[in-house]
Amino acid sequence: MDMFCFQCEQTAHNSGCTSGGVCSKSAKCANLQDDLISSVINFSQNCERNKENIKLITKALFMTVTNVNFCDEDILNFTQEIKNLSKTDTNYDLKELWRKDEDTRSLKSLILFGLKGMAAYYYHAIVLGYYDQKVSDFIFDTLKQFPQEFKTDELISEVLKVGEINLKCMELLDKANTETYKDPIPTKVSCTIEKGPFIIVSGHDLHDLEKLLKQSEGSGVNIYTHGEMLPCHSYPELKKYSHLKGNFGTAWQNQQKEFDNVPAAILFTTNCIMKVQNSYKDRVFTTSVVNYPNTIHIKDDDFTPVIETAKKLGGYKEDRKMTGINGGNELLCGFGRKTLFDNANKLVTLMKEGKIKRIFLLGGCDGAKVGRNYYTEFAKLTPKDTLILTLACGKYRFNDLDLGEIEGIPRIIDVGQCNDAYSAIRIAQELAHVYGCNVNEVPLSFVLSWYEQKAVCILLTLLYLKIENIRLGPSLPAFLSKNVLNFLVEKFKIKQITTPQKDLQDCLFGR
Ligand code: SF4
Ligand code: SF3
Repeated sequence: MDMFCFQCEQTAHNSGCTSGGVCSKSAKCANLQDDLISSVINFSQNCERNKENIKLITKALFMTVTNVNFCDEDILNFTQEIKNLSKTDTNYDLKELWRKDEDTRSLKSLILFGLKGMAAYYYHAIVLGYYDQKVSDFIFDTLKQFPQEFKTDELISEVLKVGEINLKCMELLDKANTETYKDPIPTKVSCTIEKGPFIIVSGHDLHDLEKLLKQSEGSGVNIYTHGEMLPCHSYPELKKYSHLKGNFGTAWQNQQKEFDNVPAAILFTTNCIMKVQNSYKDRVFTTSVVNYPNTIHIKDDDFTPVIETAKKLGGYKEDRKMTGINGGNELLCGFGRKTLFDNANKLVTLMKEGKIKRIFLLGGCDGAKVGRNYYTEFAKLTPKDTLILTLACGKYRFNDLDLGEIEGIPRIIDVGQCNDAYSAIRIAQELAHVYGCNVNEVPLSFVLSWYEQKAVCILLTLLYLKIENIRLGPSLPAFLSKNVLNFLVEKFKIKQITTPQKDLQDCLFGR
């Protein structure tokens, strides 16, 4: 076995990548990422608990999230930087975990992968200047204790603790985003690419987009979002830039096809970057945690090379009308926490009057597997008196569909990025509050797709909140051992998706 990695949904044979990743990560890179994680575990044994060190640690964890950093040199240098700062004799090696009994391996993996997802969200908050002592301490503590032996029930409570602290972390990021860029407002986003030079920005980082918007203002270069950047159009402090024009393409797994020969510069701020194809590798730029060999990595937040490349490429000669995967040309986004709260009473009234029979939280991380058409089919099949709350990149399966409205409320409500699961959770809690019942009694069904480690921490948050009957697909995580899976099924009634028809009927009858 050259490597071992089973952290994402596309892992080989749904058991583990052992000789190179399905994601295109080489065995060497996978081992370097394990070393990087080992180095932060060792560093956490007795490092000073300050802002600088938590930033280093969250960055390291983020770099090892699926489809973030494929650059051996970058990972090696960062590992060395952390080792140089380390003042400990502990020499823990993450590879020990892969050799443990399957239940320990499963539970500790849940903790580690959840922590990686949470670190990604924390990093976004940190770059905007927001820290939370409880979140920092939890990360320091969890890494410090990682090498120790624990009983199964101790590990299970730690798993749920990851969910609890992740809720805090998403709350912090929500605060960071809304205080910096103001509360999102519902916004229609065009899929038409205007003629002239343009840059496509992918990933999740609002701060990087803001810096690029400032630096490109007045340059004649337009900016288009891609994938998880779509919700940026709804933040007033980003929306105000008139050269932030629209959205390009769909979810991450289609990038190799969609970026083929596109006359634009492409900037990745976070995951999900895929193996960069020859047809567009000369125009791909990465920044911050993302890195891919033989592409240009932006230094010191100076986006000049991206802007200059866009100018050279020149863009399309005429406006080009593009569409989502179902043929729609416009996407509606920006239903953040505030808008949803303002409408909570109206929603509950419509629900009590029987005009809205059920709300589906349909979304999550997307991926390449054929079975993921389930989510499109599910959305198309939902009855006219139901709503779909959606978030993350999974929404591109259906967010260009026109499913109509119910008394002025669009039937597809886009809450935002994956971290905006926080808004969805808050609205679920608010509905329960107005109804006077608990969340599991609200006519609300969770039908989620997962792919990488941010989905793991969100799932743990939902479990921490005791949300039952979550339907998860397309497949269940390979890192869940039989016993751990049985525990989750018994305690939380977690289910794997089956067919859209069957699951929809079961949801409508509250099963
Ligand atoms: Fe395999 Fe996923 Fe790990 Fe890549 S991130 S090596 S695809 S399990
Ligand atoms: Fe998507 Fe990669 Fe996770 Fe933020 S962009 S949801 S998969």
